[in-house]
Amino acid sequence: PKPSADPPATTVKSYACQRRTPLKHHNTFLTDALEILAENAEFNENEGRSVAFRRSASVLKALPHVVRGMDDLKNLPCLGEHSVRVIKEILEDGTSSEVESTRQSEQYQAMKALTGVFGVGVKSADRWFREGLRRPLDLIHTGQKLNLAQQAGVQYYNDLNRPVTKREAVAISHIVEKAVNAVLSGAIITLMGGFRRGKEVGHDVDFLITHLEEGAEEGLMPKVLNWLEEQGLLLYQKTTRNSYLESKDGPARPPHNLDRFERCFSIFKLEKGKEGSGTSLNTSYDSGTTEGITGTTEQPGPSWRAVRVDLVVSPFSQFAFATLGWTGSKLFERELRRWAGQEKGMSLSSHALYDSKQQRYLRANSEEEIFAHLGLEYIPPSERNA
Ligand code: 8DG
Ligand code: MN
Ligand code: MN
Repeated sequence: PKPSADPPATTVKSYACQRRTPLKHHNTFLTDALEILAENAEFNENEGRSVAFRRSASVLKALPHVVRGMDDLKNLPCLGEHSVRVIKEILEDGTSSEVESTRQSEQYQAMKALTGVFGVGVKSADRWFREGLRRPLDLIHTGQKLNLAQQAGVQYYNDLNRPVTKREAVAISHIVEKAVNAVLSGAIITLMGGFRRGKEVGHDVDFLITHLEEGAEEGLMPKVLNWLEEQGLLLYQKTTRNSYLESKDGPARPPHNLDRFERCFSIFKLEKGKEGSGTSLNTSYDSGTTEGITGTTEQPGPSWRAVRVDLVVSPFSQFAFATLGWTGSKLFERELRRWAGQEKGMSLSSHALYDSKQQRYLRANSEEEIFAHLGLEYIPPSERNA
């Protein structure tokens, strides 16, 4: 039922993909608090609660003004009872007791520290927490069995928890361009993730690689990694097929070219100052799903640092979907898929858009076309910071 009264001063649409969310907004004092509770809910594997807090925070990020009182919350969507209680407390007392006690809690702090290790998820961190472990170094001291990702995570812990600057992202871009061009000419390399949305710093650097000639991108990832490894620029890498959003969200993936779309989670060795010439490690690399650490005895020093890099290769026919899927933010992506499913009877992934009613895949050559298929106003990357 629609109210017939005057429209509210600020209208905010209920899906994050229907609104513009700039990077810098007016309510950090509230959204930081709500996001602590969201994070804590994730640590307790309560996804529903976590998403509810994230949605509340995201609504406040989209407001063109500071929230000064409860009146400012009138007509806003997505604000659950719990979020409203927290906001009220902060507006009245300056802080929320629940947020502060969460921040101080041993569990929150330990989970934050342990999941802050690359390769460590909530499940492992929680098991270790219940065994009495608190800090990343406890993993070493107590002789925990770590997989290769986690070993690299501990080894480069300090570097990987230091924000990557835009400058460093650009330096990494040059390296990736050089690597890709060395093994395939004419490839297109695009910076994705937070940096595409205009962030000044990130926790990693994300790249999407494609080629105008469909099929030319096949087999590219192993070649690129091989080149990087020969140059001594890789500290860790793991390649997998991309199956992230697809498993949950039904058929939004054309059945053909299943094997082409590849991604790689890696750690680069970035020379400080100028790009290093690199030393040859002569490590062989086989295609397929592989994982390995090179240069395991090396420690970051004054001359270089470790940087997390995500590489994704996409056939050109899926490039628009991959671009949309890897730009983020995570909540924006989640909301796009929810909108597609709940409001449009469609299924969106980073490969394709499937229309259940028409029982066919909808083609798109640009992000604009995907928004149009979804009946959404186009939101540029800099306004997807939901
Ligand atoms: P940050 O690194 O600056 O902290 O922020 P970010 O760039 O927004 O976060 P991110 O963790 O690097 O993720 C960037 C985008 O990539 C995000 O929108 C979600 C998407 N993404 C993953 N993993 C996967 C995956 O496995 N498949 C697909 N299709 N997308 C993914 O993070
Ligand atoms: Mn990123
Ligand atoms: Mn990433």
